[in-house]
Amino acid sequence: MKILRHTDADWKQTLTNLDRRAEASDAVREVVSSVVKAVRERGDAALIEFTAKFDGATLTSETLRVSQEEIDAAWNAATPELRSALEASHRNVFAFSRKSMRQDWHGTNEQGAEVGEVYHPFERVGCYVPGGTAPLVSTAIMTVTLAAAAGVPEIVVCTPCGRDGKVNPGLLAALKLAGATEVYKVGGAQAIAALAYGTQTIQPVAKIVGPGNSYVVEAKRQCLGAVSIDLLPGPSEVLILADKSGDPRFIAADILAQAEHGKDSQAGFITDDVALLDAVVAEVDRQCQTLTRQDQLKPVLEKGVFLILTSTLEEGARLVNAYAPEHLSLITEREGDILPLIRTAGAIFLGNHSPVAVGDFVAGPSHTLPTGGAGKSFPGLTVDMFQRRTSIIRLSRESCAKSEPIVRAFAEVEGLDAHGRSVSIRGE
Ligand code: HSO
Ligand code: ZN
Repeated sequence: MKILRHTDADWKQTLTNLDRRAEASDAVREVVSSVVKAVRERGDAALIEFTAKFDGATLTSETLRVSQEEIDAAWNAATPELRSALEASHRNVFAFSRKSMRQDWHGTNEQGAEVGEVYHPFERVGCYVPGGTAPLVSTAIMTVTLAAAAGVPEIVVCTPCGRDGKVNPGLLAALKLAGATEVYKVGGAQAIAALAYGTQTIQPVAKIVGPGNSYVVEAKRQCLGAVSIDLLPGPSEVLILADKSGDPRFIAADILAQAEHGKDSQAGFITDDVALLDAVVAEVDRQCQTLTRQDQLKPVLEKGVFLILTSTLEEGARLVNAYAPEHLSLITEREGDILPLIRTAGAIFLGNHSPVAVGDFVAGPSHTLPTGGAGKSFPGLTVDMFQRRTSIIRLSRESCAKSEPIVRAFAEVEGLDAHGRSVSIRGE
């Protein structure tokens, strides 16, 4: 764990380092572009090849899709405990999504024209659900449920399979509950390319959402244009900002929960209280020994966990905004002063009793959130990202006449007399 203090000689550099930009390396970019090209050119054959190479599974065009029987069987085989947890999570996420939907609206402008917006769900979307060291069952709920709540009729899911060519049954059960209509055993950049451009077996979608590793994220970036995307969510991260009211046991537990995601995940803790800083360091060491995922925890604790002592909580809030964390946990007696200062966090968890893991699994907002500093330019996944917006304009003879002088002035300055005529002719 790195410990950085505002009294350090290189404090300025610490501040600069926190201001991140999520960008793919040249190597990742090149691999992804060759994968996308192969899928565009060779369709299913390329998917089958890459699945053999990266996931070690042998598939055919016929077995790329998970059958409905397998999905139903996974739901039937789920334990009552799993089923009721999935259902509880699904109810919260669905209810949150319905509340957050955009509504059609109609009004009039200054010239009396009727103007408004109407929303329709996308016809067909793709949700990517990562595999890896932990099957992200919750990600099925946190993406597919939003599409279903928006009324999307065709919800396609791509997720990598194991070496046995099977998808985790818990994940299949969650996908069924959330409302996935097609599930394919394809992961990585090749899945994104298939969703964007289509293959013999997978019909293309209009929009791709969901988190993934750096290859998946880069593929979403490269396919943007052929499809729209939600955001570019990468390795998970948490930042905790606390004053002396923070409980070191809870803070350490949240740091470790984050660290067990492994790989490039990060966990930061910022405080203005030196006693709390020391207590958190001790707690992380103590609690870490009791956890199972040591292979994931160890490298993150070495490279991805940092603790920062600031002179004030306000300075801490500035660091939070520079870092733009996926999750911010804010624990302070001065919430009224500090919360309004935070502008870039994907999701904010308030107080000692709001563990990030509850947001990961059940709270209601999607856990698909911007990472790597992308929170400065992207919000997290929301239901309205599945609603396509169209504007509506209707003029009466009177409002058309009132608009005419304004149109004429624009038409003149842009040198487009047919534009002017198309309006003036209606008043003749
Ligand atoms: N923390 C991850 C979500 C997740 N955690 C899924 C466990 N399972 C990104 O927000
Ligand atoms: Zn998590």
